[in-house]
Amino acid sequence: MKQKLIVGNWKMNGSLAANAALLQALKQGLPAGGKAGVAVAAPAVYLAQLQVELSGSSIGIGAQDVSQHEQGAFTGEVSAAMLKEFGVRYALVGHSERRQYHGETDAVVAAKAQAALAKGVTPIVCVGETLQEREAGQTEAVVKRQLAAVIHQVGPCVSELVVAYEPVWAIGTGKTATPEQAQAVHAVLRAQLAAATEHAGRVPLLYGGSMNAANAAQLLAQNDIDGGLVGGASLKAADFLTIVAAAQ
Ligand code: G2H
Repeated sequence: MKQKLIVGNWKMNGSLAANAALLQALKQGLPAGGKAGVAVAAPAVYLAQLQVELSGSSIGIGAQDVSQHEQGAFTGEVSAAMLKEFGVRYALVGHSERRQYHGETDAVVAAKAQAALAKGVTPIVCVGETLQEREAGQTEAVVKRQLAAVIHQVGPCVSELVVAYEPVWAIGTGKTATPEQAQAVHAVLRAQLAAATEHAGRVPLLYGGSMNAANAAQLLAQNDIDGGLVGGASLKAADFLTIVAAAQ
């Protein structure tokens, strides 16, 4: 079976003390020789802490965003090269909260994915439709448009992406897409990737949106669901470890 990948997205949560306790619990609780890949995406100011706390651990470090620019007069931005210096393996790009609250367009998201790849940071490209778009029958068109922008930008590097399908209506709402709803969209994304690369099968397709300890196993059992991007449930060690266990 293909290795699954579980990524915690802490969003704007945490403190030095809370992070240390959570990371300690994760390190202790992860099964030795576990098959699933595990990473946590922390606020940028805590990446240095993660680099120290996770040194020698198999848990990968993720950032929640990355600048599309290499360097220069971009106040508040963090470049991919800077992330790399702190041992960051993954960067979320185009999370719906960035698209919604920070006006990130498909073009910006694509440029961020490219900037991350250029420095050896794996972008986790987030796509997903709003409730209004789903109800209007536009789900497929929306996610394909969002992913197409990135595929077009990164060209032959498409096989190095991670893609996360996160229906906006399921994010932090407690409403999870059913395994069938999620699988249907994942199959669309897989086909789109397959049209761009012969290695589409090895691109991890994660599901995100109220994934939790109770629903993870069923979601992860779907053919094209290769892992999870977990928000709220990644803040509780026991829940996150249960999700990781469901991915083994
Ligand atoms: C979707 C997800 C993680 P949650 O944003 O990215 O969050 O699991 O809280 O819905």
